Amino acid sequence: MGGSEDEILVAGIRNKLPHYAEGPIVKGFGRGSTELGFPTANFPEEVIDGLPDELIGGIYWGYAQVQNGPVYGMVMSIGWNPFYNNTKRAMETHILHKFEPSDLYGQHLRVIIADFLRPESNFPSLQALKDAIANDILNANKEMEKEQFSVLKSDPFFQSCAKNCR
Ligand code: ADP
Ligand code: RBF
Ligand code: MG
Repeated sequence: MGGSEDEILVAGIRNKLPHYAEGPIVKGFGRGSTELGFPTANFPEEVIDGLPDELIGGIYWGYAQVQNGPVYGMVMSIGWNPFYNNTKRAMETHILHKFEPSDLYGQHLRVIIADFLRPESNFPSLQALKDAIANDILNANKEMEKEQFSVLKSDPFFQSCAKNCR
């Protein structure tokens, strides 16, 4: 990216952030991103319908909470699925935590999308995509240290662990 047209697009995206979303974790299209090394918790169609159009086709970072558990950082991909003739969008959250046990299907996921990282793009190889995601996580961790964003981690949108912890 570069140039003023891109800057205008990014300003339009940031105007819609932070974005709050929640819903059950559903099965994806079975592409098995565990092979990528980055499992992504998928939201159902109804949650995707609540997205502003400006956010589609981008990679973001923010915060995520499963059920009433701790709040972790996350990276998210919001894009079109070519297998569904570009009519199905996917909203996939990779939570920056190693879950044990790792099956989160059916559990309630809350996310706050804090900021835009980069546009969704095509990569020449699986390794190039993996490298890009690893770099997204590095950038997310850097941004998380900024005070303007850290307030989101303790946003009342995330349920308190004090009364109803799991
Ligand atoms: P699907 O195509 O069904 O989304 P994935 O291969 O993307 O399958 O794996 C996503 C699933 O892995 C999630 O729905 C969740 O149950 C589990 N999971 C385990 N750890 C994580 C994590 N750190 N972030 C996201 N999902 C995770
Ligand atoms: N897929 C792409 O085709 N292009 C991308 O630029 C891209 N970036 C991603 C960034 C992150 C942080 C994550 C979690 C996923 C990204 N993906 C991208 C989606 C990835 O291809 C998808 O999770 C798998 O195909 C499994 O559904
Ligand atoms: Mg997934």
